[in-house]
Amino acid sequence: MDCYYLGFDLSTQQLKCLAINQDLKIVHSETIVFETELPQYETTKGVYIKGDVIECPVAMWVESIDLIFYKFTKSGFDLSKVKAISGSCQQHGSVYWTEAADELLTALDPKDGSLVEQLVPAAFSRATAPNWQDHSTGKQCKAFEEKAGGPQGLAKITGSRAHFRFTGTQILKIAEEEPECYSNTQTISLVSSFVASLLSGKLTPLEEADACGMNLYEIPKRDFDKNLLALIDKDATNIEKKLLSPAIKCDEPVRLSSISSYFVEKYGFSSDCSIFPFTGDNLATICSLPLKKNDVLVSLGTSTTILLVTDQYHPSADYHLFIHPTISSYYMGMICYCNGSLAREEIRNELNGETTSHDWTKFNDAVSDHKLPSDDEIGVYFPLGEIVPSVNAVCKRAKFDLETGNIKEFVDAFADKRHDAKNIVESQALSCRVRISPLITSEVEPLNTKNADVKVRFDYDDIPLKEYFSKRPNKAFFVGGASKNDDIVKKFAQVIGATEGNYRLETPNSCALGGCYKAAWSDLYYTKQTQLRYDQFLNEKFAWDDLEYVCDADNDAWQQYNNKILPLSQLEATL
Ligand code: ADP
Ligand code: XUL
Repeated sequence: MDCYYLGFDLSTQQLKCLAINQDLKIVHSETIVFETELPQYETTKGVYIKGDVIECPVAMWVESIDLIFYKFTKSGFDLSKVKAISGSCQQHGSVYWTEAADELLTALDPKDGSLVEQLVPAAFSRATAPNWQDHSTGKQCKAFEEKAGGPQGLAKITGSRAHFRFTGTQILKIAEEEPECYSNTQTISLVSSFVASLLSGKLTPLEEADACGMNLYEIPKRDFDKNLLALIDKDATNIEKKLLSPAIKCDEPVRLSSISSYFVEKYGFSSDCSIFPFTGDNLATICSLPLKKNDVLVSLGTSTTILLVTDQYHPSADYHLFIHPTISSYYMGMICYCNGSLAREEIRNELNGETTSHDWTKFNDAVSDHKLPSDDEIGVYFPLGEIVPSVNAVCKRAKFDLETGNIKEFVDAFADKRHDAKNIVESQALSCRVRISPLITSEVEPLNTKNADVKVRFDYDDIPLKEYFSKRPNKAFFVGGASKNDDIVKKFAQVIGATEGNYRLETPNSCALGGCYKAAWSDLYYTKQTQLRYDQFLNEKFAWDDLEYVCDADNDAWQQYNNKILPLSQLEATL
């Protein structure tokens, strides 16, 4: 008999829900665009913006759940065949529930009206949820880092330094500025556990991979950090209760509940359809591909984002580590760069001599020009302030000694603009290579070259150069707008050096699809129909033909870039 699995994606601008079958093929998809389909909430692209404060109306999300199932049934999709549901949500947002919430959720009944009619306002102590784009928690970020002995101290505990959007700083701000709301709040959900709670018809704890986006979860101990909780509430047990601690562990699938009878009666779900924990959108993205340890996803969108599966807990204030949502003792590294496509576009425009053409031909010719004499050149191109390394907007070029790797001189320009095209792509890719290196495990003996023992510094890492000579990812997957560009992708592939090859894919659905796969695997594992680990399961079932194989590793080229690591670190030290 046919059966289906649903995967949600509650992102900033829309709610999406995909259905897959047992072969993991997409069979149906529905979307609700918040701004246009729920105009009564008067959001701009899903949010309210008041200066630094960016929030989302919780009622709009509640209403969108009813609406999306209505669309499924209207299209004739048979929801009674859905075995299990999971999904992903925008990270860091938080939903504030009242004391009445749990009872209201349990009592949900379609005869009494819609979800909104039964839950709003009584179930919520705050009408809005802070959104990840919020920038209003500078004071609270300081308090978090002071408590933990600085940015790197906080990163060691929670996987990240303090960030405006991270939920702990957001909750602290609400506790400080809206004490009445804070005390009227019995339970705080992340967006992921909020949707899981609605579907379960009861309040469900946080999922621990997504909980790593709070600056509150002590990753090495796998528990909330009492010291940091005490920043929010002198009585840490109070906030611990509000967070429904302990969080749900990701070691193996935990079935939260059957779907609420509300959805059974209203939309015809089977009463034993299972709800499994939802996770964050970036975490779901890694679940959408059969990523194994040391595999990397390179997203070449407006900004560049790297997601890496690792078993190394090597935190840095300049990137993020999260617990892996589906594989025990693994982590996901996430590195976000500000200067990606836009910085490359500036150089493309200079080469084209105009700003209106989007033609990459001249830029690409330069990037792939082996004869271009740029072996002793290094440059960083940050027209916007950069996150990794953490510096203000700056553009700097240098020439270095090919023998020693030491910088000889800084220059205002290279021989011509074509050098900038090649150097920007190389240095962007090299920055990715050196930052993922400490997260990669390798059995290969590092090369012992002349200066192999020189200590090289990137951000908080001060390690011998040779450590960078043996660390290569297995597979690399390229996504995002610029991944269409062969020359850019091939240059990234050469520099990053994935030993098992480089793939490209289009990912319009990756977060929701990650949710579908997680639902399917969780259900099969929970019902003992598979014992395979998540990555093994997906590796077996995955439609590899849907991916485009771009190129093999180019070992000689990869080794060539060993020469540019020391000069890049020296250049960064001067910014
Ligand atoms: P977002 O990150 O906002 O979702 P996309 O993933 O769509 O954006 O990426 C947009 C970027 O992709 C643009 O800024 C553009 O520079 C880049 N891009 C699109 N096509 C190409 C191409 N053929 N070559 C290089 N860059 C490209
Ligand atoms: C990740 C982050 C964003 C949101 C977007 O830290 O803030 O990617 O998850 O939905």
